[in-house]
Amino acid sequence: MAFNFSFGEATSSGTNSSSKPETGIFLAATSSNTKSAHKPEKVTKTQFSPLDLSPLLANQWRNMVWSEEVKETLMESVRSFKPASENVTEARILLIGPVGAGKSSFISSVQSVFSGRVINRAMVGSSSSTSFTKKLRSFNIRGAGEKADEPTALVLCDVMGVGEGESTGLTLHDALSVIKGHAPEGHQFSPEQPIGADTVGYVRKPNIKDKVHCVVFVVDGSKVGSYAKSFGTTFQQLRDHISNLGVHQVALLTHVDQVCKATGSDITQVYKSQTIQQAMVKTGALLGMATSYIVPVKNYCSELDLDENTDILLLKAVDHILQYVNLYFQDNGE
Ligand SMILES: Nc1nc2c(ncn2[C@@H]2O[C@H](COP(=O)(O)OP(=O)(O)OP(=O)(O)O)[C@@H](O)[C@H]2O)c(=O)[nH]1
Ligand SMILES: [Mg+2]
Repeated sequence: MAFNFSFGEATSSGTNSSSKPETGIFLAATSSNTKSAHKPEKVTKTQFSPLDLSPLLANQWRNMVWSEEVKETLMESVRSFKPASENVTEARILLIGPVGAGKSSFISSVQSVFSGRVINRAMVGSSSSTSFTKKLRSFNIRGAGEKADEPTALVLCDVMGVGEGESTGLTLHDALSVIKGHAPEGHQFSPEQPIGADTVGYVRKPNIKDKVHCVVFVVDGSKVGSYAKSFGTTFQQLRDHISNLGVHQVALLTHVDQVCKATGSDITQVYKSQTIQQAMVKTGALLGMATSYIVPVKNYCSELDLDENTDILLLKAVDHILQYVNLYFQDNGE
């Protein structure tokens, strides 16, 4: 019996216009130690997302240094990462989240950073109510150029998005089957046909290398204020099951460029944005997760060229995820 995710229609719990700031116009703050490719631009209130209520803070609320050295160090630490287990050469990381949250985009964005150019490796959809991704696909993040033959030990697993209805999207049963390692690569998800012993390619006795070693919840920051309450209930239920399997969980807050206009213009403002800070708190409440587990990212979507600071934020997210992958191997290493 499959446990379907059950979602009501998204409510627009929206914004109280009276809580908007007095001044609708401010300039994105510049920082002398940043190297953003984008110039800060004038921001008007009418362009704000409903969440974009507050001006920027003078100081970052999380320490981030935006420099080429930091990017290189982060890239090197991902390249040199090895799971602390004799029987595993790759860390399998599963991205779970609502339809259109940016799961496939994150995989493509991380691969883009390591490829040195923007590529669409995991196929990305457009905003829609049904999941664009239908199959289980595992992407080994690989280097490029001289390092082309050097796969990292990082495998990002893409699955169908969680839908709003009972019959659409990933079910709890199928999500847990993937995490336990029963689902074969390429499995086509169908809510009516839960993964089971009669599934073609079903992995009967998964070993540690087949299992998922960390689950990453992906939430669209521009929608976090309007997700239905039942959505939170379902995610917390899923988190309970995943925790019982001994798998650590973290979360990505995507679309930060749409949450805060100043951040959209200059990604180095992300940790100065009170609006993004508030979106992180909302994400924590939705997932039942402390905000220290949540990191913001901006995926590559319309860009043709990489941006160093966007890369840094993406790499920081990967580094964050790998810390929790390590914990899994410390707890379960064979
Ligand atoms: N502005 C912006 N758009 C994003 C971001 N991440 C993803 N998108 C866009 O959001 C849409 C959905 O992205 P996907 O990566 O396909 O989302 P998904 O979670 O894989 O969705 P499903 O496979 O349908 O469940 C696409 O149009 C992306 O370009 C982001 O950080 N910022
Ligand atoms: Mg997808």
